[in-house]
Amino acid sequence: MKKIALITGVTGQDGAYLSEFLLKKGYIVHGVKRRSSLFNTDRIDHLYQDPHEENQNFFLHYGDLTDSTNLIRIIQDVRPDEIYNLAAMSHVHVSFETPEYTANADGIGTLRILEAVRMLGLEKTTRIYQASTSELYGKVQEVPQTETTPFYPRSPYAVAKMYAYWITVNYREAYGMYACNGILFNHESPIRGETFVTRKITRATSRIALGMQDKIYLGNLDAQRDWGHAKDYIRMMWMILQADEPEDWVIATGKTTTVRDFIKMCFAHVGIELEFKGKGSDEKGYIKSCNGNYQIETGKEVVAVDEKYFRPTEVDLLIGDATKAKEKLGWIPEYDLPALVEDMMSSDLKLMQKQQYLQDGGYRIKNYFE
Ligand code: NDP
Ligand code: GDR
Repeated sequence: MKKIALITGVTGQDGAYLSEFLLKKGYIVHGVKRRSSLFNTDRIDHLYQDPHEENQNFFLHYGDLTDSTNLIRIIQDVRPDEIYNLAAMSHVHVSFETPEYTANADGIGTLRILEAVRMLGLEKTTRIYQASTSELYGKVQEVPQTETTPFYPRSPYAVAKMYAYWITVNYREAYGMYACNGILFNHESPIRGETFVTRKITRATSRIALGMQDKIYLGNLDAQRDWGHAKDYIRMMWMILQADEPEDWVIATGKTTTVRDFIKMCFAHVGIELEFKGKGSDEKGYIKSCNGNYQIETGKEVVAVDEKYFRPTEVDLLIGDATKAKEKLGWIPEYDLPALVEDMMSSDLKLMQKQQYLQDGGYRIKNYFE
């Protein structure tokens, strides 16, 4: 019998990689996607199967984490062995603009799934993975952060995820459910959402190198993040649900880097050396030298700070300790930060070259840089 997985947030970065991973493992995969006025399935189009054909193993259902009746019906129909709850309003800065919606989708949405599983009598058979986050640690209490580091959330997103974390623990303890939190630190990839800082930088660096854009505006360049590759992290989601006992796990690289250094690494990929001058909102990044195929005038300003990207409360430093996952589950990540930069930059350079070609041919290319 093939195992059945249900993935919420299937159209997102992690949902797409996890679907691909589980299909390769022989699972039948069901994904929950939101109705949208335009197709929102770019990341999973390569997995799509015509529903009129036989031997399907990938199914999509319309749904939303804010609609319990919908979730109950999907879980009742699918009767999954494993649920991966990845759906969320996942942008920390945007959560300050939409705090109530974020609490509903990210916090109560998790409760809706746990309760649906219990109501349907599946609490002893369905295993649940909850997408928890290093944002729970927020204001630095301890470095590096482990499964026992106290939480101090610093955004509506993190506070909503804190509810989701604890309700997952509570349902495990109260009803004996196999429900686990993966406390994942930032993980990125070529299909990362364009408004997260890494992807914003790899896209802009590529465009600047190709002469399609003059400069990039960013927020806090001092923020330090523990960045890994999404492919390594979705494998852990699966491993977490295969463990003998349900537990909570930190997944991280154990290394931290500033946003500023990440920018330098991306420019170095295209043979450009940057230097930064100034402080805070007056800081700027200039071209110091060009040694590769891409020639931009030395001294040109290519990075500037715009305060609109500052957050009302910031998370300054994240660095995780994944010793437990490495020792008990045997997790070995394949990518380090240089390999992640290489993967993202080479992908975005190709993508921007294609866009440049289309633009030259008269097609309108999306030009949003939020
Ligand atoms: P993305 O933002 O790429 O994807 C989020 C997914 O959730 C999308 O499929 C989105 O749909 C869907 N979604 C949003 N709101 C709802 C809703 N109300 N009902 C149903 N679906 C919804 O996130 P990632 O793939 O990067 O992250 C996956 C999960 O892991 C998220 O919960 C995130 O908070 C968490 N996380 C992510 C980390 C990271 O570094 N990537 C680190 C730690 C935790 P649509 O495509 O229609 O917008
Ligand atoms: P984060 O990721 O908030 O850590 O949440 P993001 O990439 O948005 O920000 C990382 C750091 O970069 C700083 N920053 C900027 N961020 C954005 N988005 N845009 C900018 O222009 C910019 N300039 C500087 C931020 O202030 C921040 O310090 C991600 C999400 O995937 C969450 O869902 C997940 O839970 C956490 O990672 C772990």
